[in-house]
Amino acid sequence: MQQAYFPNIGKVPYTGTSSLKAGLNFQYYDADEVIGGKKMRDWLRFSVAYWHTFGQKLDDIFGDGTAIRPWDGLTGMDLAKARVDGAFEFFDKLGVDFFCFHDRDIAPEGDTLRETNKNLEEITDMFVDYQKTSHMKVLWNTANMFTNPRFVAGAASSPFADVFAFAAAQVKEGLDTAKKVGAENYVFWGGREGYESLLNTDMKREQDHLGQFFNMAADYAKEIGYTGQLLLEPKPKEPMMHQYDFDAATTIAFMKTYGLEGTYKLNLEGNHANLAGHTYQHEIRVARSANLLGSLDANQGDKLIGWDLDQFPTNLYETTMAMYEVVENGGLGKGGLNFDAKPRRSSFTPDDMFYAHIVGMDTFAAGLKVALKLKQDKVLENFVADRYSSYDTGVGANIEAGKEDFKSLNQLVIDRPQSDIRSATKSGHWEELEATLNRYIIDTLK
Ligand code: XUL
Ligand code: CO
Repeated sequence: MQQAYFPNIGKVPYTGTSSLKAGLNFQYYDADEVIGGKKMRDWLRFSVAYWHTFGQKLDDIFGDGTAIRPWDGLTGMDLAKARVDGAFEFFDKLGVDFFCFHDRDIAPEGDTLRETNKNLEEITDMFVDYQKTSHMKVLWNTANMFTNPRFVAGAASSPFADVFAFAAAQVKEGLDTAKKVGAENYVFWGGREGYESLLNTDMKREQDHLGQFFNMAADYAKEIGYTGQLLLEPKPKEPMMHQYDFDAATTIAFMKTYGLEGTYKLNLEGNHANLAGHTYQHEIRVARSANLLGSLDANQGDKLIGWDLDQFPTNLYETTMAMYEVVENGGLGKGGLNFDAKPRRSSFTPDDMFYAHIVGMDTFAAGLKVALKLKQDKVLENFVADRYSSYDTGVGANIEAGKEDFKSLNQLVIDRPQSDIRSATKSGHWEELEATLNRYIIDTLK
């Protein structure tokens, strides 16, 4: 390590909940504590997002960046190298095990792709060296195919074949990089894979190209022996008016159309779920039900603002239900919880980088604790099992076994009084369950 980039901050310790005041310490995340049969670090597999944490200037559409960072003033490859040193110091002090990056987060572009790749490889050489002397692993890497003006109308779904070719070459390098740094997953977020207006768009042709691109990527990964999991990250809109990977269900349908279910899974993000009109839990449930849950981007939006804010997750209710789905899934496998999140523009000091991750990690750790307790007491399972119990025996069991048809079912109900069928329904007791959930949160975390 060249120099201390965060000289005023030591390793963030676990202290438990002795103080009501938050600080540079974990109150819930105790990395090596075993709960529910696994260490917390293995349930949660926390990852730092390189682009937000080391690249963000915290600008917005009306204002310049406010971020004060230890590498301010450096440019080009000097900046890129300083950030690597700063990043590994940050990872070590925070106590995370993983990080994620886009190709363009870590090194500047050159005049040609060959020069760009050379810059990139110089930086990934540094990653590999640091990985030898630390426990850090890459959760996933990805290609930024949305910032450069060449991607104005998409990458693989661009109307322009030269752009498709460039994107293919960029992802080829991305998969080579994934293999080199041992990335456990490789992500595709279709930054501009969608359209702004149907007036100028051949949607079918664009989607066919996108499906073809993902198949080509899977073929290349196989060819080079890259064994990480390939992931698609749904998002409904922003920057495009409509994005083809709208939400989990749409992306699963896309995967089935283009024969990708065997090779790809999903990377799901909280704020993206909300933009699609869903909860985070809904998206995770949809993926889990299809056996396609890959990894999670951990963040949240704001009820009052309808765009992608990438706020650090602080909502205990949401993290509890997200972790409930993860526990039901038996964990995240190769996936993890990547903080695709940035501090607010007004939280601009280097220590805010730590505070923001600490609250995110603690909120998910607390959510994990509550989820395990709910699961242990079978609170929701018992309720749900009882709600569907009419399918366990009699006509319900026959329906599920495929032994009934419309005629036999008609026979069964045709002469029964309306009140008889009505009395077969039971209350869903939604509010009662929410009250119980509140009690579990309060009691587990006290
Ligand atoms: C954008 C987004 C991306 C992807 C990676 O909303 O979530 O940061 O996670 O490209
Ligand atoms: Co994301």
